[in-house]
Amino acid sequence: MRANSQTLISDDLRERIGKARRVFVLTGAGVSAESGVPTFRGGGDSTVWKGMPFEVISSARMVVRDLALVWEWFDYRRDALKRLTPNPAHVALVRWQDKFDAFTLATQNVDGLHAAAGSRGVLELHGNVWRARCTRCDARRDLGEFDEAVRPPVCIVCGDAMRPDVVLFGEMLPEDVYERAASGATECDVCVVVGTSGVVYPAARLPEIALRSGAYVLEVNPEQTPLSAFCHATVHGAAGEVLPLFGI
Ligand code: BJW
Repeated sequence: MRANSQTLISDDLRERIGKARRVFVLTGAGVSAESGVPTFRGGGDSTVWKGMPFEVISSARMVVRDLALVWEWFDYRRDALKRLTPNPAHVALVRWQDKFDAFTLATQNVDGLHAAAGSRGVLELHGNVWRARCTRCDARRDLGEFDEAVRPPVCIVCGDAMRPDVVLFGEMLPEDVYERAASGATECDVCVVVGTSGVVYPAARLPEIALRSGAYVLEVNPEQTPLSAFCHATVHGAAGEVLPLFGI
């Protein structure tokens, strides 16, 4: 049975967030769950496609071994995403961006739903499925510029094969994006961690950076995570129900 959602957050917590000056938010797959995007891990299981765990397909090794299969996996994911729209959690965070003296939104999600809701300057730590990146010269292009029937798309700068512009296991995060997220975490007075299992590094380090810099760290997640142990508070609820309750 679902508790009355107003009881999910205390007045004290609402006031703490409302009075914050510099806010850093890290989101994960859970923030898009209520839009219908499947999470990667949950209830002890992880996503499997064509009999392969996602850690195998979404890996640097698979780009080298079978780029066509990697395209097929991301085309399948994009096809499902086409029909999905932002949920109340994304919409609440759009309001947050103009409420504080400084606001940084970093996401591990590749679905583009924060930007679709209206968030500006989203730090996409793991890239974006709607873009391609050249395997040779790193040129980036929106996928809309290419014929969907041609895989892999051909780079218009150097003519080599392109790949999805996402960060796979064993690959480096875009350095400038991670640096800006780490700055946001270092400088914030409140850090809110929403809908991530907190097991993928280096993104999972960001709440720790905020904590060590003296911030109040709040987690929003229906489940316990490894981050719960050091967060000042965890609100156990769905992001789309909890975030609007802050009344921002
Ligand atoms: C809700 C909800 C609702 C549900 N509301 N919440 C240090 C220690 C150990 C390992 C490493 C380390 N440093 C690096 C590594 C290796 C690796 C790693 O972290 N491995 C661990 C898993 C063991 N990291 C990397 O490889 C990274 N690169 C790197 O470190 O480069 C340096 C290097 C180079 C060469 C060699 C070695 C190092 C890159 C990581 C890239 C991750 N990419 C993916 C796939 C993207 C493409 C794709 O979409 O397929 O990104 S993996 C996948 O996990 C995806 C996600 O962004 C990421 C995080 O998942 P997230 O968002 O937390 O989702 P879930 O599903 O795990 O959790 C959902 C949560 O939501 C749950 O908690 C639910 O309860 C909750 N929830 N409904 C609120 N309604």
